[in-house]
Amino acid sequence: MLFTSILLAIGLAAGTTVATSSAKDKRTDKFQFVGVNLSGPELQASTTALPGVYSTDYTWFNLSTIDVFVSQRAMNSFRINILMERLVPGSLTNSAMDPDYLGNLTETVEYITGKGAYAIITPMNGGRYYGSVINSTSDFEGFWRTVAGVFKDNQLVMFNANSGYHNISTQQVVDLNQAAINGIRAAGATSQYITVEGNDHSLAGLWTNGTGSDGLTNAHAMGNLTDSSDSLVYQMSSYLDPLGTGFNGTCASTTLGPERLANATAWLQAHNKFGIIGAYAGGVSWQCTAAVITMLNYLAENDEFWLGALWWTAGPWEGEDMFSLEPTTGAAYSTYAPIIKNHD
Ligand SMILES: *[C@@H]1O[C@H](CO)[C@@H](O)[C@H](O)[C@H]1NC(C)=O
Ligand SMILES: *[C@@H]1O[C@H](CO)[C@@H](O)[C@H](O)[C@H]1NC(C)=O
Ligand SMILES: *[C@@H]1O[C@H](CO)[C@@H](O)[C@H](O)[C@H]1NC(C)=O
Ligand SMILES: *[C@@H]1O[C@H](CO)[C@@H](O)[C@H](O)[C@H]1NC(C)=O
Ligand SMILES: *[C@@H]1O[C@H](CO)[C@@H](O)[C@H](O)[C@H]1NC(C)=O
Ligand SMILES: *[C@@H]1O[C@H](CO)[C@@H](O)[C@H](O)[C@H]1NC(C)=O
Ligand SMILES: *[C@@H]1O[C@H](CO)[C@@H](O)[C@H](O)[C@H]1NC(C)=O
Ligand SMILES: *[C@@H]1O[C@H](CO)[C@@H](O)[C@H](O)[C@H]1NC(C)=O
Ligand SMILES: CC(=O)N[C@H]1CO[C@H](CO)[C@@H](O)[C@@H]1O
Repeated sequence: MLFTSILLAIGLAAGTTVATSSAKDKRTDKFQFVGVNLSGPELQASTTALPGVYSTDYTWFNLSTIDVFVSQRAMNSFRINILMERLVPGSLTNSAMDPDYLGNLTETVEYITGKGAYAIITPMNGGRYYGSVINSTSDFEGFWRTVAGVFKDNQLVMFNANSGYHNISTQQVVDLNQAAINGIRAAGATSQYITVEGNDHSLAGLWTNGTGSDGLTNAHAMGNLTDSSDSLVYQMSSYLDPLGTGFNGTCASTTLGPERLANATAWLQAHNKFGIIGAYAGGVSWQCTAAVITMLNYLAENDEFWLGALWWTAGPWEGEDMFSLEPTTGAAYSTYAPIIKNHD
């Protein structure tokens, strides 16, 4: 019941919430972000070289599904997964963006924000560009200055510096995130939220004890990021399968969510930070349904630290995915869309 009332409140509030200058000023007694991860523009056949071919390797969205999520499912946040090489080809410092990819991104962003919802622009690059770890923070800062410049006047855009950092030094993750923050703010995008992810795919369950190639945990290194606009949100993921990696549709227990999130919650509290679960999912079964509800309730109970949660995943090519929330044929749609909207 707790989560029911929170989500209903969010549903009513969607469209009226506008980012202001400080995350700390924006706290309310309810989730600020309820949404879903949209997949398609970041997809890549393993056999094709980047950037890949539109409609063969990757696709854009059926924008009508945004209406379904916003109007029927009380969602107000959409994570748009992209690839940096497709938006800014050739070189990170190339200021000439690909017009078609940018056109589709802009159309999607404007559609979402036109509904009063947040559009979270998320390069799924794992700190890499054409497969190599980005070793120039100034080039990465340049990438973000270019991209954020396009969206700097849209208050409902959020920038996710990068998603999926793994097998990299945690200090490098920190440095890249800081460069992104600096580039975004330098572009004049000073009032939007920026989300930052940690190493180890930003898994909440590994926040305090996972280690990068330099032996540093996210908990040790990620707290020193600075933002002149004071609007940072730490984006983490939390899948409910036994290994917590999102590759398995089973849930070992119904209480995994709170167990895996406890240390990250304590870290947010100790460091005066805000978090968002940028990806969570469970398979279609009674155990997983209970586990998802238990985790959402836990997040809601800790909403002074956790600002919201985004389901993984939906998108036109995700119909076969066991977690797909794509209306209305996705494997998880009929089970989880009502829970996310309103569970009793
Ligand atoms: C787009 O999504 C809407 C809403 O779910 C659906 O009615 C429509 O059939 C979809 N269109 C295509 C081309 O898949
Ligand atoms: C989206 O990309 C496709 C393929 O590159 C292109 O034909 C189309 O014009 C783009 N759409 C927009 C709105 O830019
Ligand atoms: C930095 O990355 C580029 C592109 O991957 C590579 O060509 C270059 O050798 C790297 N430089 C260093 C110092 O690692
Ligand atoms: C990445 O790191 C994980 C955990 O440390 C390890 O199991 C895996 O083999 C590594 N993958 C690659 C491609 O190095
Ligand atoms: C982190 O803690 C979890 C839960 O105690 C454990 O399953 C996992 O193996 C630990 N990971 C590391 C790298 O210590
Ligand atoms: C900040 O950086 C210092 C020095 O590297 C480190 O010891 C400390 O753990 C960091 N704090 C946080 C919260 O990340
Ligand atoms: C998922 O995990 C369960 C329990 O560990 C295991 O029995 C099953 O084989 C796994 N399924 C897949 C697809 O990995
Ligand atoms: C939480 O932190 C404690 C103390 O560092 C550690 O023993 C435990 O394994 C951690 N649990 C998880 C799930 O990371
Ligand atoms: C945290 C995260 O990246 N979650 C998922 C969002 O959607 C993409 C595309 O399906 C997945 O690859 C991510 O794991």
